Amino acid sequence: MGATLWEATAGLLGPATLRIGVTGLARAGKTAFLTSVAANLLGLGAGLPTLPALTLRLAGRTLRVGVAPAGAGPVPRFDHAGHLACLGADPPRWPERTGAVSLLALDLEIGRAGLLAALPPRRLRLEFLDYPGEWLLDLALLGDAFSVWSRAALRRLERAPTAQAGEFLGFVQGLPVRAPADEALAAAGHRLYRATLQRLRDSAGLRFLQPGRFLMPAPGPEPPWMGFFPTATSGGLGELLTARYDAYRDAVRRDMADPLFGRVDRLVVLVDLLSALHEGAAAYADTAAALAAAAAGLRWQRSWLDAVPLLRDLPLPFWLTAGVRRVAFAATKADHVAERQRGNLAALARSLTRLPDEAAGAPVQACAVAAIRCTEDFVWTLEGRPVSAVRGRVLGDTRMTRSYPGEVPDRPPDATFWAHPFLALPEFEPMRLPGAGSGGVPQLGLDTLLAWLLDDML
Ligand SMILES: Nc1nc2c(ncn2[C@@H]2O[C@H](COP(=O)(O)OP(=O)(O)O)[C@@H](O)[C@H]2O)c(=O)[nH]1
Ligand SMILES: [Mg+2]
Repeated sequence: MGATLWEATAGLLGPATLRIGVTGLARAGKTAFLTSVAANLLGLGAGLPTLPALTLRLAGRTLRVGVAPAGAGPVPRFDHAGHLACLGADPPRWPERTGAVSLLALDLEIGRAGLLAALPPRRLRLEFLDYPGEWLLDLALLGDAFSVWSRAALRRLERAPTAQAGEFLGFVQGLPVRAPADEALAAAGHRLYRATLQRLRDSAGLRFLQPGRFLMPAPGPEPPWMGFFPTATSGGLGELLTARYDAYRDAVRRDMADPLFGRVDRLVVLVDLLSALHEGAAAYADTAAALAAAAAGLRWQRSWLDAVPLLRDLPLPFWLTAGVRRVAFAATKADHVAERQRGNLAALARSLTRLPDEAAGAPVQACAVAAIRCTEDFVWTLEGRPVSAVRGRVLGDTRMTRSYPGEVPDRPPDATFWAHPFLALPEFEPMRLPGAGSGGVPQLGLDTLLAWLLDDML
């Protein structure tokens, strides 16, 4: 019969809740991912073939899906209806940039098969938490004192392009060895440093930028302890900045341990690897470093962590260590390349995370997805040779644009790869949706990813 006791009894007492963290740096595709999850699960519940891999997993059982009532919960709700309305507009628009942390909660009712068919359906609540990857990067700060962090941060800036980092470095070098605790000086340094981080992200494509909350602040008014910057200066100013840095770390610890975010059972880490390939070797290396730092913050199994000397004393958020049962690393926007390249993209994501399944203790998966597919595959004849390319409508353009950014490497790229630039990715317009998205959103690989994440719950 294959039914477990859990299957037979689950849902009789109230819905079981599964919390799925969805994280990734800004522009990685979190909002698109959650919007597509909502539209396609609701579509599936309405009997539409939006997520074929899940249909297969359900094997004929019925599924009903509704948006869970917001209740009195503390986390802001993910505005899936608003985002879907953007996609359904004419012409379609991408959802607006979102701030920090929101929650998409869906209630599922799964029919039973075979001998259990007469029982009421199983109820399962899926809570998807949109969690900024920038905040995970802050985990790497926790172990470092201000002076250590400052030295490392200044070294990284010295290697960064002068156009972006020069002004701030000039300011820091101009500070006296013992500067007074002057508020105007602290504010000026902080402003310059934050602007530098923003420029490094937006113009140089760098990702390993700390502190993460400078780029993705928590909601609400900004506390005074945010006003620091890396420097080697001592004296009153050094003391003030050290105190602020320490208060910042306390806040990171508090946030991480905050039951507001509850306990995360599953985790999806999104990463825009294709853009990193385009931005070049430095940006790519930086993305890899950021991903490694985030992955280090996600050592979900204490047992594994304990096996690694030096790491075992790291203060880790309980919700990341306690119960993450499955982790998926997903390279996003995979509709920028044709089918034949997507396997390579998944392999590249896998190589970046360097987490062998057995060691991690939780099953790990790497894949390539397009939450909102904007293109179709086609064979393009370039210089007499057929290449697998894609075509779609670029934002603000009425014609179809063809695109072949290049070969995606299936392992960390070497010098030969960087010798030929990986071309820019056009910003495609989402496809026009019949019924303003009520019939789901075209996707690639999202169904397989969800079926894997939820496998043991379905
Ligand atoms: N072609 C394509 N572009 C995407 C996809 N997902 C996201 N994007 C692009 O990436 C941008 C940032 O995505 P968003 O979900 O807002 O990222 P977030 O900051 O992590 O929430 C979007 O505005 C789109 O331009 C996708 O599946 N396909
Ligand atoms: Mg977002």
